[in-house]
Amino acid sequence: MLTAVIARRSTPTALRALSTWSAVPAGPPDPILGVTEAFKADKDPRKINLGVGAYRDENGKPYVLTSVQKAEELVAASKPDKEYLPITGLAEFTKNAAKLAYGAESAPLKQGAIAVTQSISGTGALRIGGAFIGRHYPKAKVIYLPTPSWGNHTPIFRDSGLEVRGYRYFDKSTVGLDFEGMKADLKAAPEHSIVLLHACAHNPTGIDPTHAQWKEISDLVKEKNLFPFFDMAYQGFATGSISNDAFAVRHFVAEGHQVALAQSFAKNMGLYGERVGAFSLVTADPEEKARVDSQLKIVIRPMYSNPPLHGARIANAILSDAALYAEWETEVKSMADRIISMRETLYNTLTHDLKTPGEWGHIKSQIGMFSFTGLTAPQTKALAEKAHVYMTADGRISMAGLNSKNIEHFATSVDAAVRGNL
Ligand code: KET
Repeated sequence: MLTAVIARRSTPTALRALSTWSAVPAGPPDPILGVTEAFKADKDPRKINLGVGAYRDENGKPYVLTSVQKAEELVAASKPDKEYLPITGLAEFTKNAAKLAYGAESAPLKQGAIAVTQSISGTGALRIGGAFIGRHYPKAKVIYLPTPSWGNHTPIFRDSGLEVRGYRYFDKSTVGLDFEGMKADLKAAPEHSIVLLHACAHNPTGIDPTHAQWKEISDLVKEKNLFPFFDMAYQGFATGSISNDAFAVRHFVAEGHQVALAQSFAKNMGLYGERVGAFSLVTADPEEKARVDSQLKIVIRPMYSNPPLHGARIANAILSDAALYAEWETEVKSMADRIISMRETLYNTLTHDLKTPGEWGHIKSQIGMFSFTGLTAPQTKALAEKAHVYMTADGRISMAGLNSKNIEHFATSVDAAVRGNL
């Protein structure tokens, strides 16, 4: 009897049943990073990855900016130590990051009223912001996200303990901004709600409000006492200009809004895996800033203690040296320009050469790293399985993944998918 029990227990199934984690269900792959995994597993030489928003050069290769290479050499030559950074990171870097976003002339910056901390790139900045708001925001902790938004926003804020709701943003029928819907939803939101705004190059739609529309949004946010939280992951990628792309943030601050801001240097400096970012809050004065700083430290210390050194040193070397900064600005512009030229080529190939059914004007008019193509989930699935072309299931493509060598395979595959011929 006992031997029978032991025998049964020692079968692999019985062993599995005894595991502590036997009830953990398998989760779905990440909607964006999972695409890279599927792409890597594909052995076809024609494969194209348009999933993750990471810049690729004309040869489809990851691109290390020349300014970054030079900055890295400067950092290495200074033979820096490997001591821990303070909890809020490299002070010189955070000062320069804030200057980049808010502008050197920003009143709260000059007054010393902006609390800023280094973060584990943009995601970490959003998460610190979520946690800080979760703990200290004195009103209802409800955050409104644009529909649609970057797929990670909902889990970031939900895991931070905030209630996540949506406001209208994208109008399918015009493939443009649903400005009236956006305003109506923000007007209907309870006073003091938090509203997440993409500072520029909205992900995934590639559609930004105009300057005039930003002004209206700022007025509405003021009227309703909403709390604006900007996510700025693509400064420079929208128009090729660092200061143009900061228009919304700078306008809101000039209008007296106390904004929260998440910055990423992943895209504009190509520092993806170095995880360089910053989170900041505009406060009333230096005394309030000091109190906010102290609480940011209390939020961060149990999360990861203090941030990594290397990437912040690189970014800071660029931001603090006039010649390197100028070189970097030119490189940002050239990345943005290559993306714009791919938009032109793709639009021309689909409309003029292939006469692909449908309206493709949005490929040219959308802004930033992505194009929200309008391809359906079954079409994106067929494109991956039959043509080895990978993108997110919502039909978003990272324009930087296209180049003169692969654009024809991409366009003919899209044409076939749209015609149902794949
Ligand atoms: N905000 C937005 C809007 C965003 O698109 C990203 C990244 C981030 C923040 C965070 O990036 P980080 O690397 O933490 O600085 N988006 C691309 C990569 C990803 O999903 O992680 C993407 O959408 O492909």
